[in-house]
Amino acid sequence: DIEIPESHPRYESLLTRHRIEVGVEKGITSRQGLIAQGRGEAFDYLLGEQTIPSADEAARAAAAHLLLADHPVVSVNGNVAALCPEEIVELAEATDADIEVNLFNRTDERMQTIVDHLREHGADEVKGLTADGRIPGIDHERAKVDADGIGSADVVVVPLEDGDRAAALGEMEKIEIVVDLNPMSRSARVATVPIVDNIVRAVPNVTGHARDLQGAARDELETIVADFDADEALEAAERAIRTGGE
Ligand code: PTJ
Repeated sequence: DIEIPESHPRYESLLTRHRIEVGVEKGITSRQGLIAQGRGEAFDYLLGEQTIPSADEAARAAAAHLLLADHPVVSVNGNVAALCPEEIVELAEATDADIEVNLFNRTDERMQTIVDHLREHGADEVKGLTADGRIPGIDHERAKVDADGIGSADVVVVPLEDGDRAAALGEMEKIEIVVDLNPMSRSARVATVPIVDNIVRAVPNVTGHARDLQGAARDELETIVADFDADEALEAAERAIRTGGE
């Protein structure tokens, strides 16, 4: 294990990096996941490594969508599983959502390792192994879903998504909540709710909002959803990147 002094100015960032490294060693994260993390870090640095106000609003809208949903599902890949497994389990509990593993670099072994890892972190049932459903319009491994999971979900949380699947899920008329530090990425652009924030901050933030809104009336939740403007959120994030925070 490594020792990072908490006083280090880049403590959080180094800790996150270390989690991804361990994820690769355990066979949870793909080697491409290291590159994806590097890309994310660059944007996070430009955002001031903070949750900007527009990302917090997006997290609240995401929580409202999840509470209104009939069948919400949180999709997990190798980066998410390594970075915030407990936080994913807490989000699923707070919003009564299913958890499903869905991988770009899918192998049976990696699927099983991630399912086991999530269960070790408190998940009850983890979907994704059955893979008896398909997302039409994509030809790679990410098309494989569980028919009773993402296949029949009305709201899906898709963190660190590739643009292809994000677009295809949109075609299926699912409400998509995307977490991506790059406001210009294709997935952020097609999302119903793009949360431009680091996954390690965004997931607990959505959970916090969901707990806060637990007792809210349906029309209050519907107002939060209707008042959220995705284009405005993306513009705010781009502005924040240019100015180093909002
Ligand atoms: O585990 P697998 O096999 O499903 O593979 C997952 C990765 C992430 C390797 C795969 O989906 C991939 O290659 O993704 P991309 O195309 O590199 O896109 C990742 C996006 O997530 C980029 O836009 C990054 O800016 C963003 N990103 C990376 N790390 C974080 C992040 N966004 C939020 N929080 C992060 N920690």
